[in-house]
Amino acid sequence: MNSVQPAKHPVVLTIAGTDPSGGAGIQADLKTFMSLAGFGTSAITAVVDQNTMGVKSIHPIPHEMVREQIQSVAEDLPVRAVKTGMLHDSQLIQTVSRAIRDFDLSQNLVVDPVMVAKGGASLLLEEAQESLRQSLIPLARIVTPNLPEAEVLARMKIENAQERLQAAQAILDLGAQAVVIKGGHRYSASQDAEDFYLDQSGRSFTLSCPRIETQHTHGTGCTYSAALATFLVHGYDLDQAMVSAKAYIHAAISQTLGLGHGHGPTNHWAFQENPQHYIPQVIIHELKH
Ligand code: PXL
Repeated sequence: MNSVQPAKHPVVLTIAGTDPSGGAGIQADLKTFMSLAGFGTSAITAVVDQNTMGVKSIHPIPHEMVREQIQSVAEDLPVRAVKTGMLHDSQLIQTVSRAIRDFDLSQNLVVDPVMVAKGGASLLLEEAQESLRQSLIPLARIVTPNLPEAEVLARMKIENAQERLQAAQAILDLGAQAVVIKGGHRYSASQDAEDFYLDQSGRSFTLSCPRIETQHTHGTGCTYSAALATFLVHGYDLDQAMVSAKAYIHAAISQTLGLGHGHGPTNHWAFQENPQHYIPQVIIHELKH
């Protein structure tokens, strides 16, 4: 039986790979949960030897062991939200999807469809794309692809706003309840970092805030999706959680610590030092199609 949960620190679980240099993966997720008063737990899918200069090697954890980690957390603690990160291969995606269903963990499931690390290393085998589309995406409360990931999930190119809408719809057609296509990478209607949201009810909006020119963006995808899961676990509505998560990542990128010789990590303290400074910088714009 689960003990009574202190509402102040709800339990959130990350299922992802590691980053010994601390900016991405499990390490970034746990720092984000901690900074936002979530009680962080983790199931490690792969040990990744990397730093800010790149990935050197990947050592996958046996699938059964990944399931057992998820089970150990779920049978003992009242998990209120889950985020998935690096899942690496097709069989692992199926194992994780099954565990999420078996342990009833999909209520607040944030799927970050991690494919490529900042330095270009592949974190998801090509053979795994179809499992991601068919097994895990359908369980998601929200999927958080960047533009290249959205192109893979939707099986199409995105070069303008119309194609971005079509791609978002194609991802919802796989069964996710909602999708946000993040604008940090290429196509964006403005100079701002503009994210595009669409859900099964047809509601759609963009979220934008000023783009920051920096190479210190290692782990931004992990950090953003971890923040989103934590705001959800605190009971925020999805749109409120998205505004806060965007403010969190904007703060984390704008106040980087200058660490490392390559793509440095973001700053997981910056948002909480002054949330009222960052939240108003995120502009939400409702769209009618
Ligand atoms: O942000 C994508 C990502 C996910 N998981 C791990 C990573 C990275 C990026 O470097 O290292 C373990």
